[in-house]
Order: sequence, then C-alpha cells, then structure tokens
Amino acid sequence: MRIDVVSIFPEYLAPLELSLIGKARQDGLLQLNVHDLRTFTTDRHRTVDDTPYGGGAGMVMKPEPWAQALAAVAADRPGTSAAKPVLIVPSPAGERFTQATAHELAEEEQLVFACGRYEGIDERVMEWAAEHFTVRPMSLGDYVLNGGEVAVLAMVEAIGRLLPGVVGNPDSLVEESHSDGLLEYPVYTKPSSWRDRDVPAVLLSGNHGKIAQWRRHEQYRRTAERRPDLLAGFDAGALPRADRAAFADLGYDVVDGRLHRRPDAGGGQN
Ligand code: 6GU
Repeated sequence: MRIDVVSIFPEYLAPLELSLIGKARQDGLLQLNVHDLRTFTTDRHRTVDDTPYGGGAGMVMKPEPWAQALAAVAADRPGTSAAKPVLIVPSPAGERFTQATAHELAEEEQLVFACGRYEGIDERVMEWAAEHFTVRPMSLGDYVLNGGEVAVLAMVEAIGRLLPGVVGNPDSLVEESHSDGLLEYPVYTKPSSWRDRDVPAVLLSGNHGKIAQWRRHEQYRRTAERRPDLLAGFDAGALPRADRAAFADLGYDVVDGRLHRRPDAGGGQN
C-alpha cells in the first residue's frame, strides 16, 4: 500500500517512523510519504489560509495550494492502476471512522490524507478532488482536534496494522475489541495472585471450552456496561442457551435474533 499525507506540520507525522508502522515501512510493506503543503504555495509568505467568506471566527485553508499538492500526489503514482486513490479528509464533520472502515481502506492501493487546520479547507477542494479521488471526509469521534494530523496518526495505525505481514501473529487481529462487534475480554498474566487479587480460577483450569465461554460472557458483560450501543447491532440469532442466559442476567432478551434491554432491568443507563 502507498500512503501520502499532506500537512502544514509534516513533523507531526514523525511517530509513523516508530514501532509496527515504522517497521512496515522499512520492510517495504507500506510506502508512506509526507508532504509539506507550503511547498505548493507560490507567494513569498507561503500563505495557506485566509478569512472566511460570510464572516465568522478563524481562518479557512485556501484552495489553490491544496489543488497543487493533490494534483502532484495524484500524478506521481505507481503503475497505471484503474482505481482512483481514496482521499481521506479528517474532520469532526466527517463520516465515523470505525474498524470496518479500517478493513475497507486496508484493501486500497493508495490512500491520500489531507490534513486541514484552522476552520477547515475551502469546500470547493473536495468537489474538485472528486475528479481524481474517491473523497471521504472521516471523523474519529464526537470531539474536536486542532487539526487532522493526530487523526491521521490514528487512522494510519488502524489501517496499517491490518496489512498482510505488519502484525506478526495475525491471530491477534481476530481476538481484539471490535473484531466481532463486541469489546475484548479482560486479560491476566503471572503472578496468579498479586496484591491479594487472584486471577479468575477458570483461566487456570485448563478447560479450554469453559475458558472460551467465560471470555465470551465477559465480552457481553463489558459491552453491556460500557458500550450498550454496540449490542443493538449484535447478531444474537444463533446464541447457545448459556449465552442467552448470560444476556438475560445482564438484562437483555433475544427477540427475532436481536438483543433488547428488558424495561424492568436495573443498573445501566440504557
Ligand atoms: Cl478526523 N479531525 C479533527 N480535526 N477533529 C476530529 C476528528 C478528525 N475526529 C474527531 N475530531
């Protein structure tokens, strides 16, 4: 995969030289280029922003430096592949970036990230770019960052670790939070007793069936407690009796293959 990132703070992307993603770049699994938007300006002051039409607080990123940068990135492509590269525009006004999005984007040949700052990029850039790219404004969640750079660090890591060969043991991608629509179960290591706290006995039992069931039920418990919103999308159609009982204990009944919180159930917010 090839990734291009355009930013006025290219140094912000330095962490992508470290750890798993840095190793993937060294190993040639990921070709990642960071571009300084200011090198695509033509004025003496290398201006990238201006005041907003219609008034209001803050500044807006000028369209022409972005068009120059994105055209350069689109022109400099490996081979003559049919697919347009995907242009990801980090923004709190974007579509939500999820594990499913990460899987989808990990299949692409080329991703380009356009890091906005200030109040955002002139909207006409996104319209113009649609000619060369599949444009996808993307948000990490419902909070505001000062610019797209930190969001790009998160998205590139989430996508990059799904590329073949980047994570040493691919099994670790299967048993993690969100891989099955649930939160991950709790984990423990030695010593089995630590500061008067014991590891749950079932994990020392050697009974792999019981361990798997305990872990699954812990996933249900955690998800019900911390992210009940995720349970609305959970496929409860083919659950074993013991799993339905576990959900009943948490206040959820299965109706037509979907989980429904019992109205009289205590505890949680939902
Ligand atoms: Cl992707 N960008 C910015 N600037 N703020 C955000 C975000 C992205 N996701 C949540 N807040």
